[in-house]
Amino acid sequence: MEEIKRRVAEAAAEQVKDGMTVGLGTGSTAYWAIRKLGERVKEGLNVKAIATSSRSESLAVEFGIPLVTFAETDVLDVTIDGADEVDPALNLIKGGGGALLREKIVAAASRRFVVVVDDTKRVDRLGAFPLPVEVVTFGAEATKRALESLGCASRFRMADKCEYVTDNGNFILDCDFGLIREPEPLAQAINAIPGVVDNGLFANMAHVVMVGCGDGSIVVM
Ligand code: ABF
Repeated sequence: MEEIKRRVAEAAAEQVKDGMTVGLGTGSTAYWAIRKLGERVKEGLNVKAIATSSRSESLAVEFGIPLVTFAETDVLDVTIDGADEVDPALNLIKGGGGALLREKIVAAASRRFVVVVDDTKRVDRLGAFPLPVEVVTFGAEATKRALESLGCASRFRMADKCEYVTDNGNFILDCDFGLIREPEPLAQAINAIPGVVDNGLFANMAHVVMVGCGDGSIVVM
């Protein structure tokens, strides 16, 4: 499986051109794209990057990829990131890695949002993977109840014995809505709840999804 992730992520990283500003995703598939970009920087590729998490930021430093901030660059040429689920319309569930908020900000600021996945992530309909929702810590129990009134069962993501805290100092509720018929309206209803920061539905955001397959092929959706 790791070889499949590596192959598809490196194929995406190979498409990055000199002088680009690149969004660096989070997760084990995005790891291989960051690593490949680092190799290309050592060979002379001139890129700048914005990371979507503290984890991807430390990888960029480790692999020698120069980092910039949104104060220094207004738009990114391309973001390469993973996903937990992809449906036939390229809608995504993301956030399994806890970085959905920064991932969505970076993806939204990118001319091209390239998603790299192995073929286990392809689904006919989103929802088998619980939808991560980032919520502020104040009143999180009230926010949880309001979310559940939309028709889900939810639980706080835990890290050891305490609630998991995101890079932004918030909690994550993993919400089981069952199979999601209409991702975009659900995403809007979730984000209308006071206390919700954002959710892991990336509807109509991906420009291309590259799927690594077990036979060594790469399917481009
Ligand atoms: C990140 O990559 C998250 O949004 C998503 O949960 C994760 C997928 O991780 P992996 O590539 O390790 O399956 O973008």
